[in-house]
Amino acid sequence: MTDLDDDTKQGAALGLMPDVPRQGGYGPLTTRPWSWGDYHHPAAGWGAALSVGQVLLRSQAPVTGALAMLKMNHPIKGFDCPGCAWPDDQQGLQLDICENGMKHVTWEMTHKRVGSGFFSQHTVTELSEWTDFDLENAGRLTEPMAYDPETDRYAPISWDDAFALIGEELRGLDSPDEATFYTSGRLSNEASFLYQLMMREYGTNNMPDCSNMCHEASGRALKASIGTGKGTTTLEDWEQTDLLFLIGVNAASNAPRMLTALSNAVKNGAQVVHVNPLVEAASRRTIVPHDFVDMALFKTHATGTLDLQVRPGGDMALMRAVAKVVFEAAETDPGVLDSGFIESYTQGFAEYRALVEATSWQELVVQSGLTEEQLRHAGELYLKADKAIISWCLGVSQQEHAVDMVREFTNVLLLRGNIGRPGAGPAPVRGHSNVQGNRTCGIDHHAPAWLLDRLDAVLGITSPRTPGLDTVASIRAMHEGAVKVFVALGGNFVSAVPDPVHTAQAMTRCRLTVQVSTKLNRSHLVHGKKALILPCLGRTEADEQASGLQGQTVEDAMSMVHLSVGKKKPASEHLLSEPDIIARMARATMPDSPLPWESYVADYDAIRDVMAEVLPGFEGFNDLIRQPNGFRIPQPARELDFRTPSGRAEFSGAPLYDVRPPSEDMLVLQTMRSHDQWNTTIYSNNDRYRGVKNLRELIFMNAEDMKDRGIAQGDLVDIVSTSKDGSLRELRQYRALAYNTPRGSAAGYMPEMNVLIGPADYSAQSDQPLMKSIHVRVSPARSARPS
Ligand SMILES: Nc1nc2c(c(=O)[nH]1)N[C@H]1C(S)=C(S)[C@@H](COP(=O)(O)OP(=O)(O)OC[C@H]3O[C@@H](n4cnc5c(=O)[nH]c(N)nc54)[C@H](O)[C@@H]3O)O[C@H]1N2
Ligand SMILES: Nc1nc2c(c(=O)[nH]1)N[C@H]1C(S)=C(S)[C@@H](COP(=O)(O)OP(=O)(O)OC[C@H]3O[C@@H](n4cnc5c(=O)[nH]c(N)nc54)[C@H](O)[C@@H]3O)O[C@H]1N2
Ligand SMILES: [Mo]
Repeated sequence: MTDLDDDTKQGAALGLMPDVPRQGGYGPLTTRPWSWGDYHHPAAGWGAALSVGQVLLRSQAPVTGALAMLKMNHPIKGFDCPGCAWPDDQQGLQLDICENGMKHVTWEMTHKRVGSGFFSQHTVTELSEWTDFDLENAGRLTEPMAYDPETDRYAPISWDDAFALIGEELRGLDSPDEATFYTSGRLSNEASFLYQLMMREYGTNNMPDCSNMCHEASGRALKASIGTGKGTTTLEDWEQTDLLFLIGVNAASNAPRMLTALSNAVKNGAQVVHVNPLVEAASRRTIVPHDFVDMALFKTHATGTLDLQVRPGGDMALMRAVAKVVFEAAETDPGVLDSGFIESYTQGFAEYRALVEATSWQELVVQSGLTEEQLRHAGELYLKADKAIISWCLGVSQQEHAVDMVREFTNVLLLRGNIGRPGAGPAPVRGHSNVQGNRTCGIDHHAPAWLLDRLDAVLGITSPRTPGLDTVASIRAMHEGAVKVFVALGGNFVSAVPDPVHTAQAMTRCRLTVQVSTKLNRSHLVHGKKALILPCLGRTEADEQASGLQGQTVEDAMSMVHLSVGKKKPASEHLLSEPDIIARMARATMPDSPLPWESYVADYDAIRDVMAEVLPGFEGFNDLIRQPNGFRIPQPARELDFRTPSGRAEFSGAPLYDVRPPSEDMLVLQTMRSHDQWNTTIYSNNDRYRGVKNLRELIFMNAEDMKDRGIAQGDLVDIVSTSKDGSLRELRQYRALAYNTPRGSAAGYMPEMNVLIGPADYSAQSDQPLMKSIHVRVSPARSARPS
C-alpha cells in the first residue's frame, strides 16, 4: 500500500486536507459522540423546521432568513430558490418552500465576511488544513483577491487588474483550446449565454460543466430516443398520473418540494413505486413541507405505495422485466400495446420485442436483484395504468450504462404510448437550480451545429466547430499540460470531481486558475501558479446596473423559465454580478470585440433580446418572462414531434449488462448526499432521515456482508477501491454501519468518497464519472483511530 500513502501525502502539499481520519469528514470538526438509530418520523415537518433553525442561527441570519423565505419562489416578486431544480407549484400555492431550500438561502445570506483582513491572517497552507465546512462557514467573499506566492497568502487586487491579468493570460496562449471554462449549475440563463458567447468568440468549446457529472447521460439518452434531451412532463402530469416509477433519487433530501407532488399523486389514487437499493424517507410518509397547518397537527400523507430494492445498476433489468410482462400479456390481449402509437410514431419495435422475449426471467432476476414475483408485480402495475411516468436521478445517471438504462425507460414508455399525453412521460429530476438552463443557453462542449450556426448568423462571430473538453477530459488535459488556464463560474471543482490528488496535480500545473465564487472553498486553495478569487453577487442580492435593478432567469426541471430578482443589500459593495464579470473578462481578452459587452451589462434586456434571436422557444423572451410564473419552453417530444434522424421515437436494443460485483469479496459502493449538505457544501454531520448524528466518515453495509468480513456495528474499517485501470485507492478508518441495503452493495457520502474514484472511472457512454458504482473491498481497519 505504499503507493497509496505517497499519494495522500502529496495531496496535502497541493492544498487538500491532510489525510487524518475525521469523524465529521469534510463537515464540522467534531469529537461529540456519534450515533445511529432508525428514523421513524415522517419526512419534512417539525424535524425539518428545527434543522433549519439551527442553520439560521449558525449563519447569524435568523430574521432576514425568515423574511427571505417569504419572498422566495413567488411569481416575479422575489428570487428563485438557488437550491434544487424542482418546479414551483403554479396552482395558487402561496408558499412552496422546503427545509433544504431554506438552509441553502440562509447559507448565502450569512452575516459573516471573508475579506482582505481574513486572508492576511491565514496562509493558504494553513487554510488547507481547515475542513470544507470551516472554509465555507467563514462567510461571504467580499473583494477580488490574487494569490501571492511570496507570502503564500491571497492579497487584494483591483477588479481592473484582475481582468487585465485574465486577458493577458488568455491572449498569451498558443491556442484558445489551452483554456477551459467550468460552469456550475446555478449560473443564470443570461450569464450562461454571455459566458458561452465569450468562449466561442474567443475560440474554444472547452466547456466542462456540472452536468457532465449529473445528467449528461439522461440528456444523451433522451436525445437519441425522443429527439430532445429533456423530460416531457409537467407538475400537472404528476397530479394526473396512474403510476409513477421514482428511480434512484432521495427526494426527501434533494428535491423536498417533490414530496408535495408525491403525496398529491397518492391521494389521487396513483401507484408510486420507489426503486432504490435503499428505502429512502420519501417512500414513507411526509408532512407536506409548505403546509404549516399540517405541520402543527402532525398530519402525514403517504408518498409511496411500493418499494423495490434493486441491486445497484439493477434498474435496467427491472424495466426490461416490465416490458416482458407487457409482451407476455400481448400474446392474449394485443390491446395492451399501443399499436397505433407504435406504428405511427416509433421505430425499432420488432427488434426490441425480439430482444426482450429472448431475455430469460432468470437473467432478469439475477441482474435486478429482485424476485420474479416482484418483477411481475411491477409489470402488472404498469399494465393496469392508463398513464405512467418514469422519473429518475443520480442513482441511474451516474451508472456505467446510464444511457442505455434511460433509453430502456423510454422503451417501456413507448410500448403503451406513455408520452405526449397528460399524466405520462419521462421525467429526469435535475440537480442544481439552473443546470437545465445552462445547456439550453449554450453551455455545451459538443453543441449542435444549428446552435453554432445561429450564433454566428445573429452575432457575427465564427464559433469553433471542433468539440471541446468536458469535465473528465479537462482534468486530463490540465494534468498533461495541454490546458493552462482554468476558469470556474461557481461550484467547487476540486472537491466535486473524482480523485482529488490527481485533480490537485492538474490544477497546480495551470498557469492561471480563476474562481468566481460566493464563498471560500477547496478550489481556492488548490490553485494554479497565478490564481484569482472573484467574488460575485448571490441570487438573493439586488443587482443594480446602469438601467436599474436587474433580474435573471432560470429554467427548472420541467422547462419552466422564470425571472428571479434579488432584493437584499449585497454582502459587500465590491461584488460584481456574474454577467458583469463575464463581460469584463470578455472585453479584457478581446479588446477589439465588436460585441456590445458593456451594453449587455447595462441592461440585461439587451442580453435577452439577443437570446430571443438565437434560441428556439425564446422568441419574445423579454415579454414572456414578465408574465406571472414565466413561460414553458416548448418540448417538441411532448407534441409527438420526435426530432431524431428518423423523425420517430427510437426503441433501443442494448444488451443487459452484468452489474454484479466483479468478485465475491467486492462490494458496489455508491456515493450520495446526506440530508444536511448541498453537494460540496456541508451544513452539519447529521443525516436525519437515515438516523445518523455527528458522523460522515461512514460506510453503510448489509449486515450479512459485515458478518462475512468480521465487522461489527460501528467498527472501524478500511475501504480499498479498484479502478478500471487496476489502480488502488483507499480510505482508512471509516465506521461501518449495518443498513438496509442489498447484499453486495454499500453506500457512503460524497464528496469525501471521491478519493476512491480514479481518473479512468467514467462511463464510456456518457463520460460521466462513476460515482454510484465503485468496486471496493472493505476490511477491519489495520490501525486504530488516533484519539
Ligand atoms: N438538499 C440538497 N438538494 C440537492 C442537492 C444537495 O446536495 N442537497 N444536490 C442537487 C444536485 S446537483 C443533484 S444532481 C440532485 C441529486 O439528487 P439525488 O439523485 O437524490 O442524489 P444522491 O444523494 O446522490 O442520491 C442518489 C440516490 O440514488 C440511489 N441509488 C444509488 N444507486 C442506485 C441504483 O443503482 N439504482 C437506483 N434505483 N437507485 C440508486 C441512492 O440510494 C440515493 O437514494 O439533488 C439536487 N438537490
Ligand atoms: N462522489 C460524488 N461526487 C459528486 C456527485 C456524487 O453524487 N458523488 N455529484 C456530482 C454532481 S451531480 C454535481 S452537480 C457536482 C457539484 O459540483 P459543483 O457545482 O462544482 O459544486 P457545489 O458544491 O454545488 O458548489 C459550491 C460552491 O458554489 C459557490 N457558489 C454558491 N452560490 C454561488 C453563486 O450564486 N454564484 C457563484 N459564482 N458561485 C456560487 C460557492 O463558492 C460554493 O462553495 O458534484 C458532483 N460530484
Ligand atoms: Mo448535480
